[in-house]
Amino acid sequence: MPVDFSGTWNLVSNDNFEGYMVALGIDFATRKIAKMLKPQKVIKQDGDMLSIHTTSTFRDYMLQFKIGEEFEEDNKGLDNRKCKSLVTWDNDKLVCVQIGEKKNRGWTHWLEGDDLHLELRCENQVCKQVFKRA
Ligand code: 1AG
Repeated sequence: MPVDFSGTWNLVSNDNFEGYMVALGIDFATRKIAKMLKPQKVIKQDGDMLSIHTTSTFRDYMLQFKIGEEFEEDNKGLDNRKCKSLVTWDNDKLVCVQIGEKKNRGWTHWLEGDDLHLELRCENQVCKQVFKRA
């Protein structure tokens, strides 16, 4: 039985989001707003199909994909750069590689206790987010 990430999750900590946004080239004004946000994730996992809806008072981001199948990602409302993305299992972790203009771009989701963890990577920057069930 694979891990089930389904649920509604609220951000409780956000380490080095600033560095991650700088690496993505997000402008100063947008970064000031973005780092005040407490986004919520609504995750639906159905077999190999996942949808991850990240919502906030400023912008929303919706991602739907099949594990193991490469897809086009537009990062709309984030940095707007297109990537070829692929999500796979690494044991109980979901690992996404985002191939595009930015080197070393991707993220990893995993569960730890009853918390959802997310590491966001871009170039030499790592942002670490933790979410709790709503
Ligand atoms: C993601 O999570 C990222 C989802 O793919 C959004 C999280 C961080 C924002 C990313 C880059 C910053 C760019 C612009 C800042 C402007 C607005 C911030 C809005 C934040 C809420 C949408 C991985 C996975 C699947 O959960 O998406």
